[in-house]
Amino acid sequence: MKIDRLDVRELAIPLKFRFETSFGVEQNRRILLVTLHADGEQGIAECVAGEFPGYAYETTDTAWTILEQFIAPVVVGHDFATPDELLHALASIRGHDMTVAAVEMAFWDLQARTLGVPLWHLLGGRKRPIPVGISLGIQESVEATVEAARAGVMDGYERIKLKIKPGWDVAPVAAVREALPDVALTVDANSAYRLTDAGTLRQLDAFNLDYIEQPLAHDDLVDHAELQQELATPICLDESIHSPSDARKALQLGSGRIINLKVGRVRGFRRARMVHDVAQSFGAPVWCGGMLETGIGRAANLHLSTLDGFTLPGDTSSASRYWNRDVIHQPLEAKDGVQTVPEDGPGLGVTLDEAFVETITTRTASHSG
Ligand code: OSB
Ligand code: MG
Repeated sequence: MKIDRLDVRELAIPLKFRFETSFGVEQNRRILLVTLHADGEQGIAECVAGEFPGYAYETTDTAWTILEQFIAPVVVGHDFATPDELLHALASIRGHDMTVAAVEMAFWDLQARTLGVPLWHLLGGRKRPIPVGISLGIQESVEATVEAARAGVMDGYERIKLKIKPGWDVAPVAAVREALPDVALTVDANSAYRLTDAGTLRQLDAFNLDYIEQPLAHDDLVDHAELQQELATPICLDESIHSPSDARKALQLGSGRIINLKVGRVRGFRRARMVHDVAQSFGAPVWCGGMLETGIGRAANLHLSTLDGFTLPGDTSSASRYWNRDVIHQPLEAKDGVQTVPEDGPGLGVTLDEAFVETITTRTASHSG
């Protein structure tokens, strides 16, 4: 497929809640959407980089620059038969995986639409209901945390993930576990601890957590392996895994037993599938993480979650939890803790609400050959 045009638009869209993690607060999101055009068809994807470089070094602005300066010139006017060929053309760009992923994902959508098949089919998944849970940011009090967790369970979610950080860990986890003895409960530290905090983290073993997500440094595998030896609770890696070889090394070292797979973090669907396959070869479960996506990124996550290795509930909860109004026409709403893979047409199976998107667009760029 010869790419005729690459469009980028930046949206400003406020989250319904203040999302606090160990690395900062998100409320007003600035999100890039990337569209590829070829032969009268288009493919679209969301770049999951955030405004602040707290989770990853990429930001909305670095993504904009990398797209404009280094990706558009390589992609526009060129012919690619497969996502592999596209990735190969972009191979000299080190890192910036979320930015490359947005283009790679748009290419998959474009291909699926051109072939007239749903994206899950092209990815090699199996259409099935997708179990999802919720990720609760750090709340103002232990009581507020218990209330938010209870509300999640009332809404039908069967897995609740709590964000933790030093000084905000054992107390909220103990309170939620006491209030909800049977819910699948997990915690996510977003790299806030050091190996010397093993004592605190070991206290969490008492609460029957499904996993502790990314307790140690974002670029570490070795200390995680040592920590895992000291914990009964499985470690789930998020920030540390950027590639199939990271996954192989982590599972070989015993740095964790579960992977939170985010398509943006691993450079797109092709690599996400490879990470998934590596995890499967170790018998390690994966689940689909979230990056506070709009309907475009949320739909992509649901399609990816149809691969067989996604055996734990993902973070792809209802769009209405995040937004007063989503950017797509189709409501992506979980019922009884389960999401349906959108299939209103080929590809992502969703359509952009162009009129609404227009009102929240803050800048656009169009690159054509
Ligand atoms: O660590 O999983 C994370 C959001 C932004 C950045 C990192 C993370 C998260 C979440 C939210 O946990 C998941 C979601 O609800 O989209
Ligand atoms: Mg995480």
